[in-house]
Amino acid sequence: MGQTLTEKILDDHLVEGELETGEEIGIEIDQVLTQDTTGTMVWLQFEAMGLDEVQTEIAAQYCDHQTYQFDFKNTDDHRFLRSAAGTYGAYFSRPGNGICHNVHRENFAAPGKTLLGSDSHTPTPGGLGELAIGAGGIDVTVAMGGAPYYIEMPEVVNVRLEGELPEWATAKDVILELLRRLSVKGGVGKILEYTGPGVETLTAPERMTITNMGTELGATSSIFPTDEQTKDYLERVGRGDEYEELQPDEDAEYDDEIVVDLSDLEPLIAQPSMPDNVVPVREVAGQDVDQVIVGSCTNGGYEDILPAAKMLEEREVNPTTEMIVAPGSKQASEMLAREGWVAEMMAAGVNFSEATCGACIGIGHVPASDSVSLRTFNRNFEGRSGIEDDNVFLCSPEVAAAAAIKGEIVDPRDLADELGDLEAPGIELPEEYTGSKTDLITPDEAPDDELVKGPNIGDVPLRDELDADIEGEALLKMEDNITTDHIIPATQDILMYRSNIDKLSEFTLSRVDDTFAERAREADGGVLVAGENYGQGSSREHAAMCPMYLGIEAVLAQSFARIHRANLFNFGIVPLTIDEDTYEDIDQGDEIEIVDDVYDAVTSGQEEFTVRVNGDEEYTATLDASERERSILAAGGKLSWTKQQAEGGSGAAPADD
Ligand code: MIC
Ligand code: SF4
Repeated sequence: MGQTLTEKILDDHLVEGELETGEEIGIEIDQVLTQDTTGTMVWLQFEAMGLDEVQTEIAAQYCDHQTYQFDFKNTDDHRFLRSAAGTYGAYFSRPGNGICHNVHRENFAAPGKTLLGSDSHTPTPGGLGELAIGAGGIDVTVAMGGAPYYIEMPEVVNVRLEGELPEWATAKDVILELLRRLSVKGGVGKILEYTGPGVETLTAPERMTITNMGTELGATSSIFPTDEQTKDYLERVGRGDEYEELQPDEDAEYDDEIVVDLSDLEPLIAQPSMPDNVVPVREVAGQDVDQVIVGSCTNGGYEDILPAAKMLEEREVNPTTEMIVAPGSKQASEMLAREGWVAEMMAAGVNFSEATCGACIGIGHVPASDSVSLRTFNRNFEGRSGIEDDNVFLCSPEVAAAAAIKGEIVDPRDLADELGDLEAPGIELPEEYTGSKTDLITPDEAPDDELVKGPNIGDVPLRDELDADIEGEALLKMEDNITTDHIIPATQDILMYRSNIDKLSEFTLSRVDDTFAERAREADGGVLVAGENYGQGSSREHAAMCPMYLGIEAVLAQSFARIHRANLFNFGIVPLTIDEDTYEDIDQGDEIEIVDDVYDAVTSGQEEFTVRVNGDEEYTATLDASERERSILAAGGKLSWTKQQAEGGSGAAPADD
């Protein structure tokens, strides 16, 4: 039987297990990436494990999320990260050089490689045929130390693209259409592999908009085959020699198939406050727009900003609207500046930002109260923009620019009819991606060889071995689709404590209930109860680390998002699955007791656990975990487990050169 492209790459990297859906496999990782808000923990854990040198072909440390350095704590984090990259042998991308995914695709992403990154949008280079996966920080640490990465073999879904995008429809509309059809949990446990005649009509950057935002479907990864478009992009970024042709076998078998006819697509928009709340733009046309932002790792490339710039040429941003362009990389800014587009946009009324994540997580350009913001980003979870009750819409750069011109949401096709001289800008790649590499410091050029830690950089918290008894109050009962932004928000006031867990944990779940952290401390532990898809969104392991620090011992949820589930194991919190009836019957404040000896049950492979509520009613909860996950849980988390394994002679000890 033929193989899918995903299977081919996994097969090439397989060190343990078999490629059977649902089976645990161990794969070799060629490249890792990390960024400033997850990276400090990655390196602190690297240090705590006693590892002394990066073992992967490439490790890159980017500084992208908080580059304005509002507080010395941010700057200290950046200084620590530079020192860690230098000490252990990673590339270092200086603050302002750009968003990790953009800089990685420009410099390192290559067909057939595997990439693990401590950021949920790591799958972006799937658009170049790289198998890229987002993970919690400690999983990246361990992979960087040379150990395999373990994952349950996902289902591989064939997303067959037919036809060609009509004018004004874009790659963003392809992924918004998938979100409309499948929802934010439609991709959990799946890798989306794109095939079909529509593939060759999309340039590599367009493909990377799609693979980037596959994360919003909950997918493990998304990948395109490679072809002339891939080769063309790699040549333009000066890495043509890294091209390799990669296609699935003709008789490859997929677990499922979805067909998208590109010719049927039209401009779409995700309404507040979930990326799957998608409708055609024309259905919400006419709403006043206060703010427009073009940027982020989804649509912040040169090829994304150029269409908006062309639409604004010799036009003006509506006086009622503010427009900001935040490029994904400094290279994009430099090129647009040299070509005169930055000046053109400024003249049209655009504010040009440094290359940063910034506004995507509420750092800068926070919308006004009771206002509408249109962004080309990938997430619009409530409050993520920095203000509660925000109204953030997600759309393509073309729809964003049209709104900036009109001052209201408008289908760009209607605006073109109205203006008469507005042409669909289409997609245009530069002849050559020029731009200096000054801000990307190679391991050989590294100015540092020892760690520099500021006063806000604390230790990695550890939990003792798993308890035999788990009992305590259901401290919080939550709905479906709770995001990691609810668990540990990423806004500046909170983000600056990412390296200080004692302080950061004070903000745990504050977006759901601001008394939570205090109640958890007073109760000295307890359990959390949640609906479907608990922990969707980011890879931040802090969303497990902080509840662990507050003494949370178990989460009872109807289902878990993939990365967060792994993070719970990594920090010694038992993730138990409950059915809908059990969920309905448990109330916040109920006394929960796991009747089994939890340590014995976890280590012996027991799947069903008895949960007693208020000393009376009994329910069944399930632990679906591999042997490895069970031993991590029993050890109290991955750091303790890895140390134990290293002492016993296995685990994440660096591989031989
Ligand atoms: C996000 O988009 O939510 C983030 C901020 O990039 C996170 C990483 C983090 O929390 O540091 C992610 O996507 O993993
Ligand atoms: Fe940065 Fe936003 Fe992309 Fe996350 S989603 S990496 S915050 S631009």
